[in-house]
Amino acid sequence: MKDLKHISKFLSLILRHKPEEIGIHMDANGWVSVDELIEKCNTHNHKLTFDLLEEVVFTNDKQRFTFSDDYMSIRANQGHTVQVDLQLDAQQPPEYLFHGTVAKFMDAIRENGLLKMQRQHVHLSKDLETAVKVGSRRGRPIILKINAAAMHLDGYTFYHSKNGVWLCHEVPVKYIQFE
Ligand code: HQG
Repeated sequence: MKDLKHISKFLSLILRHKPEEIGIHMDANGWVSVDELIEKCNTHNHKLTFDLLEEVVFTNDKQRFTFSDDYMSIRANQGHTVQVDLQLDAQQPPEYLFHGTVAKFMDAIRENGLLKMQRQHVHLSKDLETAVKVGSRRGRPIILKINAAAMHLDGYTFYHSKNGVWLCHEVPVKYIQFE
């Protein structure tokens, strides 16, 4: 179990942030070759087999990774800081979405709204519980309720990642409920 978590964290690093860490080629849509991934992880002292990779993909708590239909390639479903085009279709969001953050960012969020910071999107969830978990990574969580349907009506685009995360490019202040 600990091994799987360790592998999942390392895969997040490679598939979302730093493919260059093991010198692997990532295509414009975020895919890397499964064979090359296994080979290069092993040469960089991160033991990996196809069976382990499959176990991580299918048991991962957040379903962070996906194989291509032919299992030749793998990519992260969201969360990238490297520039990739996930080719997600625009979707109509639910009326409200939630974002979990912490007090130290609140002044900036009140001023500028939610920005994607290092990542490619702002991450939102349809349920409060997920937002609490996301915020808790950094301390006592503060939950913001987003008027997603109103944003959508005003022309903002939303995407829904394969693992259920709602994504958008920004959330202007007027759509954020701060209480
Ligand atoms: C904050 C994890 C200052 C924002 C999670 C957040 C999620 C601002 C931080 C996923 C700001 C960015 C993403 C502004 C937003 N000024 N700070 N204008 N606008 N922020 O990690 O949403 O486990 O990039 O509130 O579970 O925390 O990696 O985003 O605190 O789903 O799969 O800037 O990462 O998923 O932090 O987390 P992040 P996030 P994984």
